[in-house]
Amino acid sequence: MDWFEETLHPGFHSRLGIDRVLHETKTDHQHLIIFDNEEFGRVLALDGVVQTTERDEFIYHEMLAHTPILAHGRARNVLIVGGGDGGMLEEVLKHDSVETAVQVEIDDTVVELAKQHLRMICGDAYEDPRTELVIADGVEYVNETDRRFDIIIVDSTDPIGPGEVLFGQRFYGGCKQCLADGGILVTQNGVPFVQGEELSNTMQIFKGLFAEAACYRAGVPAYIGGDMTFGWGSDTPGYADVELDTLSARFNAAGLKTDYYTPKVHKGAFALPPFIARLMDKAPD
Ligand code: AG3
Repeated sequence: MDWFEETLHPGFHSRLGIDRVLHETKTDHQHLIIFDNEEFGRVLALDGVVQTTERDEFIYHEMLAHTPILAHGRARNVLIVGGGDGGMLEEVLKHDSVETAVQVEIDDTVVELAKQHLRMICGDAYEDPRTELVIADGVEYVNETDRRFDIIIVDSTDPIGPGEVLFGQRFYGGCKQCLADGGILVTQNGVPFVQGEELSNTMQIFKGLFAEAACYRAGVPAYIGGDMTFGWGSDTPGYADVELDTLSARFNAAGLKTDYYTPKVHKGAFALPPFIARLMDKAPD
């Protein structure tokens, strides 16, 4: 069997068996491969790093979509930066209360191939009338747009290659600027056991930008090395600690069917083990 080897961490590689390659190409921005694996089903990897898999995508996408939307309680306009596979878009659109979902993705090839090969992940999200797909650089978009969003979800790759700029001050500052009053920004911040700096750096920037900077976590099997952390920034304090009863009422009203997210999981996700809490407070090297 051929093997796909992920080389994200210097001393820790993982391998996934390749049953079948659906597509492999060098796009204008990155190397892309879509293949089938016995354990994870269909897999998308960019520049040698697993981005999403058929079997476990629900964990990551549910936690990055439903957690901020239900904490907010009246989100109508949502911006997704990155997320070309469409899994996040699909999850966001499950909320009937969402009127527009703008997706800004730099690499149109990822979107085109997702429509061809990753329908089990993106469904019909790209055909939904509420979807606006913008092929552009996310950093420029958030710094230039006049639009305002209740929720911004940064569904980026890791801070290497085209995704690197999505972890910097200019990008996060632009996000803050296009958040509506009472808006919430969430970000993917890597697996802190092996990528602690990613979280520390983002949290330092969030603390300077937002009244409330927090993070929450979920274990996503395809992102090896333990729990993944998600960053949380808002100028409305208290969103990171909404009462369970309120979340449950909103969850039931939204009529969501989920496989990972529940209001209790939402609450528990903000409980941080000390090693992660310390990374949140650590000044960058
Ligand atoms: N983007 C996040 C991938 C992070 C992988 N990182 C890692 N293994 N540490 C996923 C895009 C899904 N829509």
